[in-house]
Amino acid sequence: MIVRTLQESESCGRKIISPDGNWDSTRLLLKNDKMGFSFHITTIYEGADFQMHYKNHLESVYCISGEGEVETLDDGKKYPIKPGTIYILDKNDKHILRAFSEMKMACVFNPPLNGTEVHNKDGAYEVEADPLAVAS
Ligand code: 9YT
Repeated sequence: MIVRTLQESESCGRKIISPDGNWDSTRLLLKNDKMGFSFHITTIYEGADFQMHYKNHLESVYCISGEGEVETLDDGKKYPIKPGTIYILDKNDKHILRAFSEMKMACVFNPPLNGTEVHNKDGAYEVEADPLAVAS
């Protein structure tokens, strides 16, 4: 069994601060834990308004606190976010996230992140080639 706390994870290099100033994220569970997904506690800063497009990952995002909205860019739909809301990017949806107040989110990624990823120019995380996939 693996047991970690948010506090210890924040102080041992698992907390990533986004260079764009929109969020930070403490990655409690990562690829090298071999669970097949990663689990993060993410803070979206008040006033953040930014686009993401996880082309290489599926992500679910559960709101613990704070308020905002997510907009899917293909259809222009806006969904309010408040504590208890989960949004699930099951179609690698291109989206905009807006935080009306600071939001604490629990995020799960499949495939799991390695730990140091920040968004590229398209709002995506790169995915490393899997050496096992190449070998088989
Ligand atoms: C909600 C969202 O995707 N925010 C960006 C950070 C991401 N959750 C991460 O890397 O943990």
